Amino acid sequence: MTAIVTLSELRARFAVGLAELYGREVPAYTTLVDVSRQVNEDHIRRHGRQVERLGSIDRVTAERHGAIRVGSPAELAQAARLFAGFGMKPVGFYDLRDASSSSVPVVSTAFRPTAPDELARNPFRVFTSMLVSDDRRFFDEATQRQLETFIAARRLFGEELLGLADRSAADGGLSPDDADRFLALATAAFELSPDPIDEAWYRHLKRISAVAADIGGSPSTHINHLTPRVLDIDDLYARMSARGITMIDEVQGPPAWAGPDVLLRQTSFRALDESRLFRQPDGTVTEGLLRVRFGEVEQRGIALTERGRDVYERATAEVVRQLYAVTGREARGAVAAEVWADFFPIHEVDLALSGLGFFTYRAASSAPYTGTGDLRALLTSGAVVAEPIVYEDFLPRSAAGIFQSNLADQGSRDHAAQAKNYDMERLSESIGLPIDEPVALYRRQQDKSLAEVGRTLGVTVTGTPTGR
Ligand code: OOG
Ligand code: NI
Repeated sequence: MTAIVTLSELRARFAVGLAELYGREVPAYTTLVDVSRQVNEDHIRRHGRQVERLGSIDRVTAERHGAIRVGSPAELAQAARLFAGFGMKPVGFYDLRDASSSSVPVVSTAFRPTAPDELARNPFRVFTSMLVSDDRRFFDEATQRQLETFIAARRLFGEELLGLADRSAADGGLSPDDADRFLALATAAFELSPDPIDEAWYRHLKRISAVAADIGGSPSTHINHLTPRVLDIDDLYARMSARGITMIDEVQGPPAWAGPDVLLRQTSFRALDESRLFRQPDGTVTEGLLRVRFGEVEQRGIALTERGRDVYERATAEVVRQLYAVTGREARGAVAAEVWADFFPIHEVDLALSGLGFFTYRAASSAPYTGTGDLRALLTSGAVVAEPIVYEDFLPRSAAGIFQSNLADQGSRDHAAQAKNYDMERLSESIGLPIDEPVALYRRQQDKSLAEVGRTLGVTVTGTPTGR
């Protein structure tokens, strides 16, 4: 039997293949990756290997998320088949339609590995947005029909590609030759197409929403951005700015502060104009410039429980309230850090004991433990060690902010029209697969580790906050 190329190997190679493609198409991406690597190396040099608590340096160096946008439930279902061939499953539901003041008519999920060991091997994830063409606030009936016809007529992923993906998912990998073919086809599906864009149609959609034009205005899809992970996003921001690259005004998500990092911090810069071909109403083809893609970078922190998320929302609202009249990057950062200290514990262990963050727990030794199983006592005596679970998902407000800050114009929407109801269940029906709840995955991992601690030490662990 030929050696099989496993799902995690395929996934790692897919991320590399897309990076090569994207680096050719958007040269600023290569600069971003170079600077990210320097930031990470310097960070480890300064702080030592304990920073690897949130992911080994090998994992973080290879870590990327991509973003793609599709036009219909049928296209989303095909994307799901493709990603399943890389061991990536849909996790989370994000409704960006109301999360942004610009016109962003999409709902999204993220395809990623879900098992902790698969994440450790390669955590490649793709934020995948689907156009909601039947939302009347954005599209009138004629535009909806035209969009649906246009999208139904195109084919983003070919039969051979989807067939290989199905086989890979079923067998847990592919033979080396099939793997090469699968990767070549999968990567090519996200290449910027040289086919001309219908100028009138594109402009019509762009008046409504630049995102809609990007999704429904051209006959193919493409990778919108590819995001490296850094261990210190403020350092990255400063270094990119020093190179003359204009970043968006702020880092989205939690502020920099003295305590533990939670969830996700992201920032981005607008990519350059790219040359594209446009077909005019008289049939002639002209060259024009489009600016839809950008560079993004992120720093990941500890996953929060429902209660932790609630505190996060309140802290964020308070930051927004207090920043209302504060100008200047440094002053704003100082205010945000101060607010954060009012809401979150400064010590990581308190994030665990107060039930705000998710952790895995392990016994420091296998000697039977004679004390009580109280978690606080177990941790303070050193019998049990807590390790943070890294946040593997996205934040709707940051995602909307990233969409928005990179749009040149607001688009238009009819606020009086009826919104189309969309929730996780409906999206899951579109995909034809269950969508995992991020929090349920983190909780399962935490609970499993606690049960293991109990077995190893021969105690029943008590005093674990539910975090609900
Ligand atoms: C996706 C924007 C969301 C993130 O990192 O939050 C995203 C898009 O622009 O298609 O990628
Ligand atoms: Ni992104």
